[in-house]
Amino acid sequence: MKTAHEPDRFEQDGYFVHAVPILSPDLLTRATRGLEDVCEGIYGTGTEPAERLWNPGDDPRALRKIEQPQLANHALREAISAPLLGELAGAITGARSVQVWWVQLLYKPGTPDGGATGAQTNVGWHQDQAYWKEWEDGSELFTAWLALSDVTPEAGPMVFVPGSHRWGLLNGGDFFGQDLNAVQSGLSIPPGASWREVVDVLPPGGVSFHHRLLIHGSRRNTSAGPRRSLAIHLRTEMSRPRPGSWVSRYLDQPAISPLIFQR
Ligand SMILES: O=C(O)CCC(=O)C(=O)O
Repeated sequence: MKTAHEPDRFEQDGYFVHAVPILSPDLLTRATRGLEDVCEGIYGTGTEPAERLWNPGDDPRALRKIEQPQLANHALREAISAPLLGELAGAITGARSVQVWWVQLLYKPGTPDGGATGAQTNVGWHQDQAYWKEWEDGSELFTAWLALSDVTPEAGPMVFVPGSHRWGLLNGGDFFGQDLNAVQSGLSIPPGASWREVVDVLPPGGVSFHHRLLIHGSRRNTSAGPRRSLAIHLRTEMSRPRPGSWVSRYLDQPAISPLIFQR
């Protein structure tokens, strides 16, 4: 599974796609159900997620974004602790240790009419680093994006701009921007940089990793079924939260922020 080229590819492209399930079929089934339960407000652990930007009764066609869903569900805790997730994260970064520091549930409902109607569920072009000011400068942070449904080209997969992690932190990114062309036009892309898009197609249980400075976004889900995913934000030993920052809140809770790799 691991090849000597993984660290090079992550460093060169700013992302790495592992289009093979990293969860057993049983855990995949339980985690998928767990994600649906959390969306519906069913909390097996008896604890609520940290924040919900969608609640049962809200527009069923809207993007569901729920922060720290593993607080609420045992199978999601197991999924973010999957040994293969840690092995891959360690291999692509060469880190001594990797810890989960935050998780976002991202659910794009399907559009059985092929997307003719429905709310906009695009994720505008952005770099994660722009939202991570709570960490000391230079902190080594990255994201594992775990698919819990078949993320086909029609399902609104993430789209990466290869090499853009070397363009520095740009102004103009906007996670919630719905018009991707407008967001792209507003980005302070360096002169001469070439814009190319790669679609992050994944099977259920597949995972991709992206650099904190990689430009990425996604378009709407025009498939019939939902696009289910967990964005698992990771840190290596080369990272430090700013004193008093909210990101420290769960770091000493192994079930919520597991240490998934150590050499
Ligand atoms: O799920 C998406 O389409 C976007 C996710 C994202 O921005 C991230 O994982 O950093």
